[in-house]
Amino acid sequence: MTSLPCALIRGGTSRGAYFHKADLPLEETERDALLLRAMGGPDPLQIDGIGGGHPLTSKVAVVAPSNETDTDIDYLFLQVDPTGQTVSDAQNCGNILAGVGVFALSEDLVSVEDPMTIVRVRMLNTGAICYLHMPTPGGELDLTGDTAIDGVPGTAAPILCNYLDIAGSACGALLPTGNPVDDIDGIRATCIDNGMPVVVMRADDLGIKGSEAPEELDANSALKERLEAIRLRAGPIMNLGDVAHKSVPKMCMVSPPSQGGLAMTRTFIPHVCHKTIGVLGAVSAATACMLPGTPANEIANVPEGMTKTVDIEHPQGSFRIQLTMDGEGHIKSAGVVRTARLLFRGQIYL
Ligand code: NQM
Repeated sequence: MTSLPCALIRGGTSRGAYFHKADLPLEETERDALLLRAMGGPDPLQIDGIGGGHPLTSKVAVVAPSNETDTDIDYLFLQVDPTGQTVSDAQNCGNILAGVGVFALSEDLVSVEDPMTIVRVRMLNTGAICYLHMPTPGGELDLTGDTAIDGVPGTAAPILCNYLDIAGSACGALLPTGNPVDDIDGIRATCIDNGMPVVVMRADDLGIKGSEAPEELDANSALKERLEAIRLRAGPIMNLGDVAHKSVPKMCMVSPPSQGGLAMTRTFIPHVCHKTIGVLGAVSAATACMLPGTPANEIANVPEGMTKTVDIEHPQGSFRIQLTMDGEGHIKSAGVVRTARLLFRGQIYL
């Protein structure tokens, strides 16, 4: 039987299989076939693999020591479509990224410090860099703690993720169309990329309240068709080309905050409604809320100051983000807190 080393890790509100790059085939078609087999597709339940039957639990991290001097680890994120046959590298994932620090430390890919180890990660999907502040008291990785994140039961140690210069990560510019608002299919939309390509629209412009449960929105086929039509038109103008088989851009609908946050969100990723919101998806949506002239800015509750700590509301609570601006009002860095859990390490049989 063929097998290879693998770890299953919850990173933030996602769960994924983590592999050493050196253990996977170099050739991409071969690698993707192996990953589809490991995760169990194509099958909505992923019954013949370790995927969880949802885009949030059908994720892969390919990890290797970095050859660059400014980073320790290279991380390639791959989204495995549970129902289809595709493995996409078109996006980053900031949740699975939190688990990359866990994998790097538990596989001895970086040297550990006391009481905290900074793991500098290059996200190969876009070239952006993130510093992960990993809890290593006494020189040991310790993931226990009292930090709760909405969307995950219980508590764990906080992992501070500090993203540097993520604007235009995949689209080449923060506002790839050059405008804070475009009319796409009769809907006012902000095409934005502050770490994740996202189309941000007002929920009421799409005829929904914006506070519906994800299951209700998943059952709204008229809304889903409308969103997909907008998405397919947004792809080329966001410099993403034909996005029919890509997991970006994400489609985020914002409405006024209900718990004192920046704004309420519902996000399709892109064909299923997120149970919460992605990390970089939230950073992009928050950025759209802050920019004058965007539809999101009309309803957002934007704080003053160069460092803005904001809560993006989502179906299971909220997500805190700290955005630091430079003197010209551009966003310099984004910080988020995630937690992670090492679920198992072992061999996956193919
Ligand atoms: O936006 C879901 C997630 C993500 C991606 C998605 C993510 C991010 O919740 O950085 O984390 O948007 O596909 O893991």
